[in-house]
Amino acid sequence: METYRTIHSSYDVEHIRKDFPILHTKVNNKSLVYFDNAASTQKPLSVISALQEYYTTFNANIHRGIHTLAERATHEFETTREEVRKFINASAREEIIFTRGTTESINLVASSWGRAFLKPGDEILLSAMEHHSNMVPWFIVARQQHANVKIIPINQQGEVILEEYEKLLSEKVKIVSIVHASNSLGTVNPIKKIIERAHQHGAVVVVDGAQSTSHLHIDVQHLDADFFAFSGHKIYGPTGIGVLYGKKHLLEAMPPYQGGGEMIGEVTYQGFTTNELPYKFEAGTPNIADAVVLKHAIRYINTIGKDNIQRHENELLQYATEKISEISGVKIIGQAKEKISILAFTVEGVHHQDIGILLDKEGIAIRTGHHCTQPLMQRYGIAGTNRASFALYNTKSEVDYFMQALHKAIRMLR
Ligand code: C6P
Repeated sequence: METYRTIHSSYDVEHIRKDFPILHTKVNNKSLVYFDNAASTQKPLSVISALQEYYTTFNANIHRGIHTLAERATHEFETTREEVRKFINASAREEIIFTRGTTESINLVASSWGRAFLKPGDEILLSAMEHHSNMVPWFIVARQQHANVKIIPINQQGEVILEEYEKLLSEKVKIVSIVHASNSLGTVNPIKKIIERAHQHGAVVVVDGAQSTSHLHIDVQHLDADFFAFSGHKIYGPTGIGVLYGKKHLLEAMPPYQGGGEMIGEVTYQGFTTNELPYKFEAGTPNIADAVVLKHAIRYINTIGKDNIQRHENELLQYATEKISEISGVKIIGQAKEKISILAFTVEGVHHQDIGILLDKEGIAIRTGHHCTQPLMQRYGIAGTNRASFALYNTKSEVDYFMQALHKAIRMLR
């Protein structure tokens, strides 16, 4: 048993693993080693059983009915909103909007804020390490508004070059949309500093928190982020639910993203008025079940503690980085000083997909390919990488097993 002593509590990874039934399944007759956490994390029993509880005891539509089930469902839905607010330290519940995930959250801002406020010749700054979800929505709105997208370059380690960022900042820049932690490199960006500098030029900042939220403390007020997006399924919660945080005055100034039920104040044959925040941006029946359940994922993370999670994951990352560096021909892609637990690498002369297939035969799940960051792969002159990403339930012995399997795969493929 691996136990990590910390000041406040002990980190008993074997105990934690018992909370995740899927970790005890076999894949290809081997014990599952799940290292694809950056794509989606596994779910603890508390989340799984909360979903069952919802559908078996209080499934109903919300904000509409006055019957007991509707009131319970509404209460549970709104309780999650409050727990999300605390989780990221937003100042008001009106600033928490439920979406399908990070992708929809960013599309909401790009579409609503972008179409309302971007003018021809305005500039949108993105970094060279953005996920397609934080590029394509901006390309779409840039085309519509005749605005220009500019890219903040990164160095070979995978860090934003702050001097280049400074050079790009001007009064033309209206939006800086940037990832907090990169899914392909693991880099943690100096987001507070980036926001501070953008604000000095009057730009609004959108933070893609898809990868950071399960690993790092998130305090949107401390960061002074204007918008912050994340997905439930990457923080041990369900798929199909995510969050957009937005500062109240910005959300108030934005037109609705979609029209339909819930987002209206009043509708006549002539038109409509909008509902108050956050409902203005929650058209139609939302994903009630998964929103209700999301708070159980947050509670799970809080029970273990972000400091403990970070410490554990950093140990795994360091250990795996050392071990993999011993293998000849392996090149780590993403060597920033500050990283979340993502280890991406290429192997000389071996295609990443072949490695992924052989590891899968050993029960090991990693992700291979461009990780929805094609421009970043072009920046490095590669087609893709192998990516192992660690979560709170992974162990050093899994890393050892992974290294053995990787050695074996490389021997077979060379
Ligand atoms: N990255 C990965 O394997 P959604 O799909 O909306 O939950 O998240 C999109 C997204 C946005 N930004 C970043 C930084 C991300 O990592 C992701 C999702 C997954 O890396 C799937 S491509």
